[in-house]
Amino acid sequence: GNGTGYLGVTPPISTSESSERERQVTETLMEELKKQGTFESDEESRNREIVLGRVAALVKKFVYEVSLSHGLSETAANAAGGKIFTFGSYRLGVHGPGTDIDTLCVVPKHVSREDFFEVFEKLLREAEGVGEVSGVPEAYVPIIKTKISGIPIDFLMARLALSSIPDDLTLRDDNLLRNLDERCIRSLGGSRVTDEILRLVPNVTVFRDALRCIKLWAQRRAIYSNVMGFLGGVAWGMLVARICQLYPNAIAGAIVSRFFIIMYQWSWPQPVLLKQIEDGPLNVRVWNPKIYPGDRSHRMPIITPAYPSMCATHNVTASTQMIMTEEFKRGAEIVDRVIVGSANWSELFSKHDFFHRYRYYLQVIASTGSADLQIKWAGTVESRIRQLVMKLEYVDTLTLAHPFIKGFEQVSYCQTDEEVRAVAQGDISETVRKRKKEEIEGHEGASVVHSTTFYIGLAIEPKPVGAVGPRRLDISYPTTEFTKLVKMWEKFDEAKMGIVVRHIKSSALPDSVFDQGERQPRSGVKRPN
Ligand code: 3AT
Ligand code: MN
Ligand code: MN
Repeated sequence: GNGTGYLGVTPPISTSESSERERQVTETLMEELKKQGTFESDEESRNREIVLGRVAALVKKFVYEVSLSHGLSETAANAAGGKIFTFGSYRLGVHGPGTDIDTLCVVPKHVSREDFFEVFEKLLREAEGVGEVSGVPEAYVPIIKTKISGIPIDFLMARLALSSIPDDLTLRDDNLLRNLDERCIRSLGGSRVTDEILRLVPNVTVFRDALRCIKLWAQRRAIYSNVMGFLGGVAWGMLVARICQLYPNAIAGAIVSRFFIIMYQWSWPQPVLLKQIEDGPLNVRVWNPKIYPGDRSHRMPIITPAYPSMCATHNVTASTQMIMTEEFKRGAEIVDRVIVGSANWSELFSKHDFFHRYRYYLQVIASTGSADLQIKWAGTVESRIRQLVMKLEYVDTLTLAHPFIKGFEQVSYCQTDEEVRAVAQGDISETVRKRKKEEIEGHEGASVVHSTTFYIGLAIEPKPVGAVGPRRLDISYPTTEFTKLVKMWEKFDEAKMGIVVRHIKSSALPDSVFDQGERQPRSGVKRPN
């Protein structure tokens, strides 16, 4: 602890035990979470443990083999060790069925990153039950993605300045970061943050149950996405952890209830901290709004508890903050009703109404001619969407630019150039949409178009009383600037990649954004797609 008798940067708000009613609603909450399918089966859970056991052995084998190739004796090679640390939702204990296990492989100093992408990747490929293995060594956080016995695994690696990695190693000591490669420091970050969060909550089970609820709620309400300017898994975890610190003896249902009220009333940009920000042995930046103007611009700062502390929410914009605040309020109202018995938990988890909410939407359409290229191009465009949102926030007549958290993918089999152009513009005719791959095979001039469409809902300021004529909405400047910005990507190729931004009325939204039966049938209106 911090010598204060409590966890966190302030004393708790209340140390009372939960009431009988709070116990009842916690029970119904857990039932609802099960019903909603957030827990994996016992069988899947056992399978994960078996897979992790095999992975741990494989990492040791990897270190052993590289050690031998460096001329170490068999004894020394065995003693070189190697250890895995999990992080992400699995480590927090809030993962769902089919989600990945984020795994960090920690190796001694004579094992290099190149070895990881050569020797370890090869060992993986040779191992039983391993699916496709894809390594991305050039990524900001280098990663190998694969599936073992059906379980998706993300592998990161960190090479420590130690000659051996003992089984009882922990990553807590900041001095372990000394003299490491930046990519290793970043890779260690995920694990160090997760471990620290778990250390900083008074009751891990309560934390897990409450976080499972908040994650499901945030996903259903479409506010779970770090890239789009909402919060990602780590940030939601830190918020729930802070509420747990403030009510150390409360149970999950009570934590969830306090969560919504406190987050709705939080005086941003006051940061959410799980402990005091500490300095450390590296010459790196630690979040500090007193020194860095960039840090001062963070609207909802939620700060990671492991050195070097960073803001996990620097992507939040005025719009996404407004949207999340509204959702906190809605959550608080529903939980109040759950507690008095006039609502069920299922109401908290009801689907967002994004595609019913606005009269106008922006479509951002990224397109290419191949699946591989599309992943990269659509990813690049996606990572810039919040720049467009911020530019739209400056448009006088717009009160809100609401980005949707995911893009919609479409593969279109086109027979003519005209069809290709139409698809890239977002006009996918019924004929093209239904056309199968076989129908263009061997067809002269035919081509495949991969497109990903992102949506931004536009809330327009109401017309002033007495004003005449339609309200003008000029968004040509932000959209042109945005298009220029995405085209500045170093791998951009005008001949291979398309980007189109256009605005449409809600009546022109394609059926693909709605669930079956979700859209209100409107008589007399015929939609093109
Ligand atoms: P799931 O249950 O897997 O959906 P999660 O919280 O485990 O939720 P991820 O597996 O996507 O989410 O990510 C786990 C951590 O890995 C979170 C973050 O610290 C890190 N991470 C995720 N994506 C990236 C990325 N693109 N670059 C660097 N770090 C990332
Ligand atoms: Mn994960
Ligand atoms: Mn992952």
